[in-house]
Amino acid sequence: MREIQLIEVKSELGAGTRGASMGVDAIKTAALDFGSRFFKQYPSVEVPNENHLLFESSGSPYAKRISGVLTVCERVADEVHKTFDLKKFPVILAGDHSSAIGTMAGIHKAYPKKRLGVIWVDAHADIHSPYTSTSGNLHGMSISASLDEDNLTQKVNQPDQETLNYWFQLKNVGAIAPKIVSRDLVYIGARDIEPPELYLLNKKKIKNISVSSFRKLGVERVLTDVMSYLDQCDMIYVSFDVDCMDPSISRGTGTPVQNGFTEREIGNLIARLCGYPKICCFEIVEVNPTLDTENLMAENAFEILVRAINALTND
Ligand code: B3U
Ligand code: MN
Ligand code: MN
Repeated sequence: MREIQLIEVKSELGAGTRGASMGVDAIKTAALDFGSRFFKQYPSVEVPNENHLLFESSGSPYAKRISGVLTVCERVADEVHKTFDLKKFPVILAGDHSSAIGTMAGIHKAYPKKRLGVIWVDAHADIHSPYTSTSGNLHGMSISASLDEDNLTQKVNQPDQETLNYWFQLKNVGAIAPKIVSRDLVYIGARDIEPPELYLLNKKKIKNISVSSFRKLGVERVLTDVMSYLDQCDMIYVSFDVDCMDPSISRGTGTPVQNGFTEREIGNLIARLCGYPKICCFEIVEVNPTLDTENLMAENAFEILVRAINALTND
């Protein structure tokens, strides 16, 4: 049976909207409101954050607060690595999605010879680089940092050398790059994709299951499809950005996008995914209670978390 290790990353340096660092505590508040003993049953470790940097200049406009994001990702990588060393299963609750760079680095550090598949459940592709991003927010760059892909033919920015040095270090967290290859990446629900990102998705033929095809196929066929597509991978990591869900459910995330999934669809998908033996790590990101009413997003995230853990520990 898997032994779960919860890892909290209360960082929001990679987001453009403030408040995601409070997402983890909002999920804990939801648990208390439900009268759940979940966080007693599954104790957690917390990765120290660098949110004090929010009060300083954001640095490069093309990769905001990149030095702080690098520090946090190094810590996340170490914690994830340590968790695998202890033969435990990492479940990460994080603020903004840039921390996933650390997650993938940590998995790769622990298992450098294994082929890692990634299921990215998100409204966004997060495949910008400092050369292509219009926001400069690093939560939109997690995948390209892990793929080691700058997408230079689509370049619109010229970042300064210091920024590029940090970007290089970010791609090399855990001392290995790339962490993943595009063939082993699957998006589910990506629908707010900017032109340079779309170019790369098409060029690399990256698989993206849209909300409408998910509905057409149904969860069981999506699962068989995704799992046979990732058949050659030794281990699979599931990263769940709550903005994959529809804003009608809750506005409690920094960049909500119309036409998303229902919480039921996502709960079923995640619970079923977590039942597969190859799943090696699960993550929830981007809950932002400051944008929410009555903590709805955190409540949904908590319910999905419980379903995931039940599936992970039910073998
Ligand atoms: N693609 C946009 C928006 C975005 C990406 N990830 C989130 N938002 N959460 C960007 O800023 O890169
Ligand atoms: Mn994301
Ligand atoms: Mn997103």
